[in-house]
Amino acid sequence: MSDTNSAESAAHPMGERIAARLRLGERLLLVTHDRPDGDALGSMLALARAARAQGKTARMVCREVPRAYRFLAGGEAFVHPDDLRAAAGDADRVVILDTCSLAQLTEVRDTIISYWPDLLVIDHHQTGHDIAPLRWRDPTAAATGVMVAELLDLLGWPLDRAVAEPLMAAVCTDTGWLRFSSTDARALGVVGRCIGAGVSPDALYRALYENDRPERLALLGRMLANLRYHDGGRVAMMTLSVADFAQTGATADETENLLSEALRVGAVQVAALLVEQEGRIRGSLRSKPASDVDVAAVARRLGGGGHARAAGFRLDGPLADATARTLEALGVR
Ligand SMILES: [Mn+2]
Repeated sequence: MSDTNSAESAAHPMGERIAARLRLGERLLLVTHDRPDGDALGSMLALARAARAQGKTARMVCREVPRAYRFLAGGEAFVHPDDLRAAAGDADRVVILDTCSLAQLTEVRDTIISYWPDLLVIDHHQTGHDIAPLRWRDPTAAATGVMVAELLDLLGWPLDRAVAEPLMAAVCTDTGWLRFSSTDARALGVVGRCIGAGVSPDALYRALYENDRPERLALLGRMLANLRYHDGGRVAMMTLSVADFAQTGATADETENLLSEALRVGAVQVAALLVEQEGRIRGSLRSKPASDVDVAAVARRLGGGGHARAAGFRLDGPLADATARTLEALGVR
């Protein structure tokens, strides 16, 4: 046991420093990026539940939990960003999970910045900034959930079933159910422990991936109807307009992972999806490992960021102009 702990400490010196800060904290406030995904929410829920089991209070901030992840949260209450300033009042540690960019923390940054000495970051993204005094950043981690599992080990906090379910969802959603190139023994080790703690993989899969509304399937149909191939079929460019949402009844949070459907085509190396929302365009990129395209670099050229295989950005409209700019950044002419 002590051998394991010292090995972990050596592997994660910043994780150990963050663990030391959390051990002494009593009132935790957990925040994550705008439009939280499975890793963001799962990591928050796992850390909050593990901290509460230690007698601490832990509150999480989220405007609205995406429909697909509501089963993970159960009946848990979240602090609405508009109520954050009052709610944050007595927090003694603020943990930022799954981002290291203030540009992705638009709803909480003005409030949490006043907690600067108590701000802690746990994140696995390549791109980021010095947004907190202690930042544990590990781009080799497949998910922030992997880092949270390792943090719990450093703290000696148990990984029971209530913690394991959101943690496994965090790791499995960020790895596309353990099929992306980021999937490694470290991630599978965490998943194995979650299953050992009582999580049923088939029940979790069904809850995550076989639980869509018909509206989302209709939106998928629209996206595929809008698909255009470029560069000899290497690039799949897709768009969703405001009208596509209005006519299908789908909501903005139902676009998550939609664009990876285009990667089913053998020749496609890069998939791009542009979503029109309130006059602005939200872009997402995915690439296959065999391609030589680092989509994080492409996204940075468009003012965004992310991972080599999955990245995002925002552009001004209209959709046609954003499409042209995205194709240009991808080197398509
Ligand atoms: Mn993540």
